[in-house]
Parts: sequence; structure tokens; C-alpha cells
Amino acid sequence: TTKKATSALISVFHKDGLAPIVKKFQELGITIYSTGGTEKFVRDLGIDVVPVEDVTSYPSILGGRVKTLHPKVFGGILNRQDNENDQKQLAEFEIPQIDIVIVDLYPFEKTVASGASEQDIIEKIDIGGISLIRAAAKNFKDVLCVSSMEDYAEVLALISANEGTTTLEDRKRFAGKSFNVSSHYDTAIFNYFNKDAQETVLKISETNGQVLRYGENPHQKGFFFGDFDAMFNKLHGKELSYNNLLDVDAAVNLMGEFKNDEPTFAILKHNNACGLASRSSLHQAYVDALAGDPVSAFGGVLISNKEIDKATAEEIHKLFCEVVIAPSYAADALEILKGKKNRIILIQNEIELPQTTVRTCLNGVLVQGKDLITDAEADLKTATKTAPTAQEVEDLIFASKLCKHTKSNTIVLAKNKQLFASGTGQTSRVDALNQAIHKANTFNFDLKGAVMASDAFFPFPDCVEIAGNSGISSVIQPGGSIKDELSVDYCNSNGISMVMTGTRHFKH
Ligand code: 93A
Repeated sequence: TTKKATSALISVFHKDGLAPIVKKFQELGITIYSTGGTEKFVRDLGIDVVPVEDVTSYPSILGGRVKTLHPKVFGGILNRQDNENDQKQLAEFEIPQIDIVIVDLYPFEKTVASGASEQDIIEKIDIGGISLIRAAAKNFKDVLCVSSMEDYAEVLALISANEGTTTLEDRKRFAGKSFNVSSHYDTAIFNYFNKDAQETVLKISETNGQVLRYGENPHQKGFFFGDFDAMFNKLHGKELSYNNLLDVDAAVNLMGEFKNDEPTFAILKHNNACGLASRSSLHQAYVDALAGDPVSAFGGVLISNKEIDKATAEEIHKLFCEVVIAPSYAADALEILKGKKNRIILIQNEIELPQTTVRTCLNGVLVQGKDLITDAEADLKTATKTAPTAQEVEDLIFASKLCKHTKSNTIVLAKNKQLFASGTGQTSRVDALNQAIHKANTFNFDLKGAVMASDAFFPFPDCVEIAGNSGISSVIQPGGSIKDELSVDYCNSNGISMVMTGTRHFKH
């Protein structure tokens, strides 16, 4: 496994630091093969060197793009010295054995960083050098591969100490470094090409997708891929924007939970509901949904699970809202809603939504099955001594359905199937609860007898304590914290009921 080198192929971009190595090679009687510039550098030192063209009997062509890419070179590197057939072929095709390969690649990254033209950058994609490195590293059993100017000093020390002899361990270590160099190099090239990915993707989107006014912000381009017209009949209003579509998506998914319920109305802002109520009349459902947060409702997306009648339309018309979605509209209701030129009015058709979700993540995408579990009464396990009342159970389910469609961390406070307030997208559950309580107080809701839903378990009893102090009488949560008992104990001592669902509903 210990090998004494007799020949070396040197093809390096950076010649600094190479002189002592080639001098050492000469001293040790190691034959040096070299490419154009490197060969000149070596010869100028007064050291014997064999041009690689003499090995290949082929000139460097295409302005240097092809100089080492030749079977005689790669045969010399890749042949197995313990393989009889390989050695026979080496002799047959007059291929010289190559024991050491020293390469320093075209400086691709530096060229990109210098702001060079694309043409210059492309020319700096090293093909022959990277192939030499990969070949020599692959055949580390027989070949020592030096893959960067960074290693000149180390290899000089190694060669000097052992008179050109290397161990298998040395060669394998250098092979490891080499693949680090080659993978880093190709990653840099990949990144360069991907830098333009935004332009490329946007160009493809422009021809294949639905062109939106812009993306999330006016300086971003935006496109929609999907069949909007299969899902909705648009009756009125301006073009839907990127953010409108996101809100419509959130609205449709939320209302899907209330499809078969009594008349239900939801008002959404920034993909979260700021109002939600179920009532025996749609008009009342709208009025009570709006009461949840009349401030946020401005410019919101409205959705109903029932036909919108005249009385409801008259109320809606008082509000500036971007989009109204319903399964149908009474003729007189539609006339009223059309009273605002830009208001988007959509009929939602009965159509299945995808059962998977996709979003970009780092340099790829994340795909997952959709959260299809809706907490139902049968799933609730009472964790406390007292169980919730029938009314509370209805409210707990109502709040839990909304929780599932609200950005985590979330706390939903509700009573009599009306959203009182929610805390949305907070970094702690306590923050979400405090936000919800603050909002409920702002709009004069009395939390006494209201219920609390949490999208995930309570890691500490702090949330139930705060909720208890605000008058919350019943709580729904997945459970599963190692400190569940502390929350349950607090509820038991304070007359609060708690049910656990066993299902977490994170939405990030
Ligand atoms: O253009 S290449 O990809 N084609 C080749 O066949 C080739 N072989 C070695 N570039 C090639 N090299 C690279 O040339 C080496 O990686 C090194 O960076 C450079 C050394 O060229 P010279 O010895 O002419 O200065």
C-alpha cells in the first residue's frame, strides 16, 4: 500500500508555491507531465517537463477547453496497478503510469465575485481539471491527488519527508479533500446558475400561469397556477390580487369546516379570521362575525356557507371589503353588493381542494398531507373532574375548528358560537392568549363563560391560570405535554372544565 511515485501530472491555475514541489520532484527523479502554462512555468525553472501533448499526441484545442481530456491521460490515472488487464492495456496503448496528480482549478468563484461577464464566467468552469481530480481521487489506491493550491505546502512536506513515498492512508485523506473541492466547486457553479432562477421561473410563469397585478408587494412579480374558474364564478369586481387569492384560500378552507352547519359567516384578514359566528339567520351570523373585530374587518375577505340574502347584503354593503364569497346570492342581494365597483363577488362551486400542501423551503420544496382532522364531539376526552356543558361542547368544537385554520401559535376565545377574539401567529402561547384577551376587552366582550381553544398543548399551567382569571369556563387542547397535569390541576381547583383531543393543529 506504500507507493513510491515515479511520475506526476501537474495542471494548475495558481503557480505560486509550485516551484519547491517541482524542484523536489526533479530531485526524486519523478517525471513531470504538464499542460501549457504550467509546463512553461516548470521549464522556466530549468526543470525537465513533458508536455501533455506529447503523451496524447494531440494538441490543446478549442482555445484550451480540451487539453487533458484524453484516454491516455485518464488511462494513466485510472488504471489499477494490481489489475493485470488494466496493465496489459496500459502497455498496449502506450499509456504512461501517473502516480501523482496536482490540480488547481480555474478560479470560478473568484471570477463570479469579480463581476466578470457571463462569457468569462462560463470559460472559468473547469472541465478537464475537475475530471483529473475526480479520477485521481477515485483511484486513491494508486494515485495521490492534490486538488488545490491550498495543499501545496502540505504535499511538499509529505513528499520531502518520505522521498516521494505515500501511504494508502495519506492518499485516501487527500482523496477525501479532493471530493470536498469538487463538490464545493460544482455547488458554486450550481449557485451561479440558480441565481438566475428567479428570472427563469418568472419567465416560465409569465407564459404558463395567470399573471397577477404583482406578488405579495408591488415590487414582486406574481402568478397563479390553478383553475380559478373551476372553483368560482366571478360575478363582479376587480382582478384578484396575490394577497386576495391567499385570503380566499384561507377563507374557503375555514368555511369548509362549517359546510353542514347552521348559517355561518367569517371575515378574514391576512389569512386569519377576525370574525366568525354561526347563527340561525345569516344576517345575524354576519352581524356577530363583524362584532368580533369591526376594525380589522375593513378591507377583509368575507365568506358565508349559505346563500346571501338581501338583509345580509345590506349590512355587508356598509363595510369596505375586498371579496365576498358565498355558494349563491339572492338576486336583490347581488344588486346591492354590486353597488361598489371594485368589490369582488364570487360564487364558490362545489369542488374538492388538493389533499396536499406545497411550499418552497430552502433550496427545495416541502410537501405534506393536508390537516384533514376536524375535532368532533366523539374525539373529546374530559381531563377534568367537571365536564363541559352541552353549550360549552358546541363552543369548544367551534373554537377548535377556527384554531386549526389560524396561524400558530394561536388561542381562540369564543362563546355561543361567536369568535370573541383570537391571538394569532405569536411566538408564545401566553402571548397569543394575552393578545386574545386584550382584543376581547377592546370590543367589550365579557369572557365569563367563554371557552378557550389552543392549537397545541400547554407546556405550563400559565395559560389556564390567565384564562381562569379572565372568566374562561372551558378549555379544549390536544394534550400531550409532560406537564399536562399542572394545567388539569389548576382547572380542577378553579372550576374549569378541560377536554383533550389528542390532535395538534399547528399551522405555520
Ligand atoms: O478548459 S479545461 O476544462 N480543459 C481541460 O482539458 C483542462 N485540463 C486542465 N481546463 C483544463 N485544465 C485546467 O487548466 C486546470 O484545472 C488548471 O486550472 C489549468 C491549468 O492550465 P495551464 O497549465 O495551461 O495554466
